Amino acid sequence: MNTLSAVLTNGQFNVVYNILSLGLASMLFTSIFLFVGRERVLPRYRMAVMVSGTVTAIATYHYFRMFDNFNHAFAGLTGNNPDAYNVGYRYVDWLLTVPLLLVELVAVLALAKAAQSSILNRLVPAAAAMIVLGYPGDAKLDIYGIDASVWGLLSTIPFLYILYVLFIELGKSLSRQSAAVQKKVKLLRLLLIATWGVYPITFILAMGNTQATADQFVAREVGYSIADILAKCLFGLIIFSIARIKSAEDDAEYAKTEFKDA
Ligand SMILES: *C/C=C(C)/C=C/C=C(C)/C=C/C1=C(C)CCCC1(C)C
Repeated sequence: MNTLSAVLTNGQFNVVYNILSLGLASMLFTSIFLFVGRERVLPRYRMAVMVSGTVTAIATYHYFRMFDNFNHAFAGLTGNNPDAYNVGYRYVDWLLTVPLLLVELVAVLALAKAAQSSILNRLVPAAAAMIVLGYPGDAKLDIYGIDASVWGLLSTIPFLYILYVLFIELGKSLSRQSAAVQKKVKLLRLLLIATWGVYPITFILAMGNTQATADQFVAREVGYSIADILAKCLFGLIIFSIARIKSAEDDAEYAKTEFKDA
């Protein structure tokens, strides 16, 4: 369990309260935007947009749970009780949303069926392994006395494998996309590496020993929340814009109604 050696000050409490609230609002309104906006792309790209909206919807639920849990642990009747805060909500959220983020990225490219399933068959299990291996480290579980850093290291193996598949394997199929789509997908991969990289860094910052300090607790919540907003909301909105570019490339009629200058 997470044992904090220090309690949160008022200022620290407000920082975490506000960042969780911002996360909740971002996830909720991105979900609504994507679900409504799916009508604005051709049917063959709607699945990618809907998966993006599902990711932020799942995260909306978990941010609600975290926000509630945080208030109970630090502001409720129990008072300043860090032990009552459960990092498990984040990990359950990631276990569901990280594979789906990879699905939305591959889906929006509308690759041939065989290429699509070959890439996903490797990415999805790797994503699940990465999250499952990280959890005992973050939750400071005592499993045969294995140190948090060892869990972090084990989790990094599938993490690096995912990056390899995205940059090397997926890179090969990119040559068949238009210049405009290639540009967006490269931006998306950059966003992915920049934001996904924040998670292991945050993990290390919060690692310490079994006694996490209040500062480490705050750093972890801020780091994970900001990374989540960028990796889910901004990522989903770029997926939406790729779906629109590809719709316009596929259908002149769509291009005329959706892009006035086309
Ligand atoms: C929306 C949530 C996302 C995109 C979460 C991504 C999470 C990671 C890339 C986590 C990676 C980790 C490591 C590479 C090592 C340490 C443990 C983790 C799980 C934090």
